Amino acid sequence: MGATCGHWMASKELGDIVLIDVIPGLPQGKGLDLLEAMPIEKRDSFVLGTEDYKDTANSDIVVITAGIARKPGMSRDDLLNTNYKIMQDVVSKVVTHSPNCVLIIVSNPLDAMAQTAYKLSGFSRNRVIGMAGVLDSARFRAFIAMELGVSVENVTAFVLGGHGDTMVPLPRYSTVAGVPITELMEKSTIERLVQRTRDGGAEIVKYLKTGSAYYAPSAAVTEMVEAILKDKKKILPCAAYLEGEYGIHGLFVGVPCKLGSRGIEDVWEIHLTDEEMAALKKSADSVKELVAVVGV
Ligand code: 2OP
Repeated sequence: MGATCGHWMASKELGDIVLIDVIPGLPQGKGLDLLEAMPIEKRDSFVLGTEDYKDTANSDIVVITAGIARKPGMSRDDLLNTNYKIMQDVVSKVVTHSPNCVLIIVSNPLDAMAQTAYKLSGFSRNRVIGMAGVLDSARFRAFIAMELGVSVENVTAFVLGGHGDTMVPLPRYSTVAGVPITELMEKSTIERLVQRTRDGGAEIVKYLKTGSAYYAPSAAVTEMVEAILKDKKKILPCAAYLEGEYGIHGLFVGVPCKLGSRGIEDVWEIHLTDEEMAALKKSADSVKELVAVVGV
């Protein structure tokens, strides 16, 4: 997924990119391959692959995708203990070499890994962001567009909560050309699309068998990176450390965030119905259980 992030970002010329991995030669090979595509793409992003964190020094943004991925039948939560150890190692090196960066966490289980990175880095909460809502919303948008036979460009959607089985797609705030989908589709159709969104990651894992999705997750990361680098003040659903917003304290949960040069510059508290709020609380509770296991 890290290499695909690099691919999308270089193709948009978002900046210079360093790919880092622990497998000897792999980041160097991928980095050089991507660099050699730049003349064709007419992009001046410099791409470097390395195993040495020194080469990443003073990065503006660091995207952490490190960790094992799911196999068919596994939930994201099954990755907790292994990825916690990997996250501990990676975060300490990133913080040493890029103390002023914005961290974007992609490793699963997403919200618990974001909480781990936040606690271990000592960064302020605006500088640690979990990627998930943009991906889950993109899946929901793709399914809505296919169902209605309309352009994906017409479709907006919001998926809040943790990046897991309890995620909270919000049909009331999901629209086609500004019209809520609740006006355009039967309830049962919406429920089917909501369930497919919840199962979106597992659907890909089932096909790939040896790994999880990477094109859509890394496109989601790229949208977040662009919003920060260009100080766009873009409202995107991201996992943020909440300190009372939505009645949730001391926990990473997916909520609408304003992304700009300082990272998360604001958390929007949108009005939720009692049912939606209950679903968000339930999702937060499942994140709470995970972070308790690793004690962050
Ligand atoms: C997914 O949903 C990898 O968690 C990621 O595909």
